[in-house]
Amino acid sequence: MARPPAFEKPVYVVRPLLPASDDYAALIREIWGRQWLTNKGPLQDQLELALSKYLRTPNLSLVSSGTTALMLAFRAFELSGEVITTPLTSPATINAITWCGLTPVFADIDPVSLTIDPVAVAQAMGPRTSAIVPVHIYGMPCKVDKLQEIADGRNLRLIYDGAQAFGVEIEGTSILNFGDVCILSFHATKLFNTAEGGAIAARDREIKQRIDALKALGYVDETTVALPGINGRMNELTAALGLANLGLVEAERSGRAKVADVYRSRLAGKPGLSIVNNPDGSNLQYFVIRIDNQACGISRDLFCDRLKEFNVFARRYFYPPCNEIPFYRNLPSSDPQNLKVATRVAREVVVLPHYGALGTVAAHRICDMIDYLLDA
Ligand code: T4K
Repeated sequence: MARPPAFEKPVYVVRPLLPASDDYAALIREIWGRQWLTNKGPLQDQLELALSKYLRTPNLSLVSSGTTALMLAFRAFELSGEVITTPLTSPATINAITWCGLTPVFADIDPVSLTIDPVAVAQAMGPRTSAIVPVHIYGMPCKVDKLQEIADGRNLRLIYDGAQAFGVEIEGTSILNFGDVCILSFHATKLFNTAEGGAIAARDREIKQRIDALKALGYVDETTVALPGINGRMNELTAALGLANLGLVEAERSGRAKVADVYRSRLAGKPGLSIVNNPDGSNLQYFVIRIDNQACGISRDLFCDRLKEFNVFARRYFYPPCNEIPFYRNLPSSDPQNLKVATRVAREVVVLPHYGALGTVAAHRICDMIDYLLDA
């Protein structure tokens, strides 16, 4: 087939959702008028309430990033020793574990959902295990019932990293309402963003109160420092962006669903290329495919490099898997023999551009490019 033309401008894996600048400016003017920039400002409170309602979760606490959310959650439960987690995640998950003085223990993933395999979790358990930290990777729900069973059986904490799972539900229940807590990231690259930011949804009110103190240097009133907290607060300028963006999320979701429909219809059935799908199709954070190096006739890495020639910047989230990062490589659980599925998946995943403003015409053009690369 003829070589399709490249895009004139770079096409990235995501573009941030942004409100009209006037809408944001109106909120910024309010902040200027009040001269209240952070420390439980009114916009932060307003956003916390609005998100609680939108995400249907009762005990939400807004924080400065997804990484801070993880660290605050670990500290809220005073975890110690080892925590079992997945290697197919952002280094943020594992770095947060390590920053809290905990040792990550990697368990392999399920070959379909790409989330942590409960059987591998049970096998990774040791006398020092204090928690399980599964990740709803690409917004794909973990096997929540089995994981809860394992956690209950050993009295372990279950702390979900839902950084990529904004708005995902499991059979009508918010994904945030499983486990002891679930964290979110509101980084610029997420479906809902506040430029930088995040949240923690806690099952218990008391844990939310601990997190609220921990994120505010430990203060619970003007003179009482009840806990050894850090600064994990969300500021007013960030909260304003969140408030302006929240009303745009539904339109963004339908834009992404249309792009995903094009990818699904055009890419299904291609030898060696498979689509990583949520059972209910709701993983609107990323559109993920796998390239089987042998069956496709092109290696995954060459596939990504050749897409760049068309100005398409797909990403290999998450390569290398975290067990192959130099400072985690020597952990006993990092042996690739222990992580066969994750080792393979990390060498096959490609995250395609996926955001509402991309539009279906551009999605078709990307599929033309993929057809060309797989034919060549
Ligand atoms: N747990 C998991 C499972 C996570 O995925 C993450 C974060 C976390 C925890 C921690 O949450 P945070 O502490 O970050 O809130 C990005 C994000 O920085 C990171 O938030 C995210 N995961 C990760 C999956 O992706 P990079 O290094 O890939 O981002 P970057 O800068 O290369 O951006 C990707 C593309 O997005 C760019 O090529 C262009 C576009 N972009 C990016 C930015 C920042 C824009 O168009 N505008 C922008 O402002 O990490």
